[in-house]
Amino acid sequence: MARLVAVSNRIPLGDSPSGGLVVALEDALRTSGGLWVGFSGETTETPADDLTFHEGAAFGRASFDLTAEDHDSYYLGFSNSVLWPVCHGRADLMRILPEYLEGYRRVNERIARLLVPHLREDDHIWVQDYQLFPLAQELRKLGVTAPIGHFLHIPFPGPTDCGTLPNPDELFTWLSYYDLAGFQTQRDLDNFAASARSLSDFARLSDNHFRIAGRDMHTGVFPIGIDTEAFIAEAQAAREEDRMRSLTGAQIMIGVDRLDYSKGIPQRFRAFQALLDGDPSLTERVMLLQIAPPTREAVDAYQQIREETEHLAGRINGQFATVNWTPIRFIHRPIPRNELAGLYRQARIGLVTPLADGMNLVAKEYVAAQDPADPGVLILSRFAGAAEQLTEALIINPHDPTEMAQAMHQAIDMGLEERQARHAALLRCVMEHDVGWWSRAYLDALAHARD
Ligand code: GDG
Repeated sequence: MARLVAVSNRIPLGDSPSGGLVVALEDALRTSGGLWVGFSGETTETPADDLTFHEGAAFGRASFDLTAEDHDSYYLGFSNSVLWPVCHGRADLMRILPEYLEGYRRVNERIARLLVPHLREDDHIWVQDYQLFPLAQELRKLGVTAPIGHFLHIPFPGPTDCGTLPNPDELFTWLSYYDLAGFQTQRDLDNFAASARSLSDFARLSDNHFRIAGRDMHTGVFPIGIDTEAFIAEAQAAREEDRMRSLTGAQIMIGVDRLDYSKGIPQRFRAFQALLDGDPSLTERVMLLQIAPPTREAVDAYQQIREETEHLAGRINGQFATVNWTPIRFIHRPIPRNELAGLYRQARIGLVTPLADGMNLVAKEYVAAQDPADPGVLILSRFAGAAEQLTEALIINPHDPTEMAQAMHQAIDMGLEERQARHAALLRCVMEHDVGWWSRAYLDALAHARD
């Protein structure tokens, strides 16, 4: 059997992780075994010339350090100030500097060099996400012949957004060196095909088979999932319920997101404001618990979203709070995963309202954590990849505060029978398409991509 080698930007070496990719990959590697390679999170002036191996996991783990300059240009720069905003429809937040692209290419080249001595012929190499688009090309330059696949966790931009990149054609060159490019949704695959169409040397040979600059590549849609069974068990075991009950008599609406501008947190707060404005009887009866751990704080746009979110929460609380009740509780810290599971279970409404999102695992975790006998209601943005699967949620447009407030009202008023029926359908989907299904489906397609 082939050995799985997964490569991602970050590899978690310490505490409980709070990014979607890391959570999913850890679940996948725990079952299949293999080797996971990624950035340690440490910057040093003279990073070692070899990978550092780490004990203590069910699979192999190897990390590398970066110089501060490389980290700035590759990670904060090209990855998160160019690619991330463009892929999330926010070209206005992009910052294009030539040294960002140079650093991005340089770091990918270095990762390939570090990786090659540790590769075996029977490896299947699985590259994760937008930070590592050029890695297959760099590995091929060094003579690697093993199958190499890419999976994009975030949305793929359509032609207009692609056109705002400093190097739109290069993006497709990078991708063309993979045997398989995996996307979260059909929408992303359609965007890929539509954006690639303008290339001079491009042909679509079939739905999932492309030829770009003479190289054949396959594509596929693989919606990522969670470790559903484990999460259900975690939620059942959690005793957080009791603590929350003693804290508040109000019904809880919960939001859990890295504090990112793509997650639509201010829009969610404004809809909650509209809800309270429109129905004074909800005073002291509902609260919004927003958990939003910090992320990428060195990038300006993330400072701005933090200020905007805190300001808005303060204003709404000032407007509606009573002596006994604060409508929005905003936690700007990560909280332990088992506590999170208990909070989802206790919350009557799950709010997943991103403006753009590859999948969104919080939506799936919220569904898994519910008590099937008395489940809560999921409110889900139609711009989350998860909306292609979780059609029994209340699907909303996050840009429309009135529509979102109406959905909140509908969820508060929803009777037990309807909640149970919707939840049963959602749970079936989250059980069937869990993280094990995702990695098996992807790796199976990678193994056959050259047939
Ligand atoms: C990217 C794509 C795609 C969050 N806060 C805490 C915490 N979390 C955990 C959640 C969930 C994960 O982090 C977030 O995953 P998402 O999928 O919602 O979002 P991204 O981080 O943006 O992930 C996304 C994903 O990759 C996978 O492909 O779905 O579209 O953007 O698991 O529970 N975990 C803990 N404390 C927190 O405070 N322990």
